[in-house]
Amino acid sequence: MFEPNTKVVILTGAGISAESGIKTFRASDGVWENHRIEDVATPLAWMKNPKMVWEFYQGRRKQLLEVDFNVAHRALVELEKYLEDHFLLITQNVDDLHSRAGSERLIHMHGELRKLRCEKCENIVIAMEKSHLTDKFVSCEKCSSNRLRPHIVWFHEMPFKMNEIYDAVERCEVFMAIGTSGHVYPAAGLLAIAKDVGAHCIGINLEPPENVDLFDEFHQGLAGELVPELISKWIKK
Ligand code: BV8
Repeated sequence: MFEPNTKVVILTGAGISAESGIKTFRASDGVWENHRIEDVATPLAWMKNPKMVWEFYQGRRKQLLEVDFNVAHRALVELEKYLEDHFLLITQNVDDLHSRAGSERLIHMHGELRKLRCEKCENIVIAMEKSHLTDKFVSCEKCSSNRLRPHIVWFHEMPFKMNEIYDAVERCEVFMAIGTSGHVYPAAGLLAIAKDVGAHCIGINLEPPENVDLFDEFHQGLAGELVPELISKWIKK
């Protein structure tokens, strides 16, 4: 049971979007269209073979037009409405399903598929019109660059808003990880920080993640079933 002033931080991973039809990294063994994610999602790959990286992301960006948020995304919006500014949702996911479901207190620590960024002038645009989704590179409207990059945190790049994230995790009373394998750092390290500061740590996942021993309670199963059920119990009617 959460009081309305309980400080809650949620970390989501690919598992919360799985029931919306978006592949997780583990399920596909981190392989997309026969690329190993670690080989494509890196600055070096973009430098060496921008066309291959661009087509890889265009395929995933186009998929956003065919999927929708699910009941687990919606349940987190209900929890946010109940807790207001005591709530923060940190997602590793690059899909836009949390915001489409209505989440506002949301940090995309690994970036967003719907956005592109100019490496020359740092301009960031939401680019999901038809003209942005072809195999052709998209030019920057603000400067002469003719090739915007995906606004995605690649391996070996620093995730976004880490100071804000560490601040919130160090002050939280409840830390909940949903649909994540605990494989990728620094995201996977947030649970240990929450544990360290005495937060009550809850895990919800289809299978026990790598850091399962750190949870005070672990619920095994589908996010689409467990998240709405648990959140309706935790919100004091
Ligand atoms: C950094 C965007 C440092 C890309 C992503 C060697 C060299 C360099 C770095 C490293 C290294 N070794 C380790 C590292 C660190 C590295 C890392 O952790 N590598 C891994 C492979 C070991 N991390 C980094 O490089 C990070 N940056 O360290 O910078 C630095 C320091 C100073 C200065 C500069 C830099 C950057 C990491 C971010 C990479 N980008 N995403 C893209 O998506 O295209 S990560 C990507 O993989 C996802 O965003 C996601 O975060 C991650 C996958 O994790 P999950 O979300 O957990 O997904 P997964 O499939 O693994 O698990 C899903 C779970 O759901 C499963 O457990 C499954 O059982 C469950 N599930 C499935 N269905 C359901 C379900 N649960 C419930 N219900 C269901 N229906």
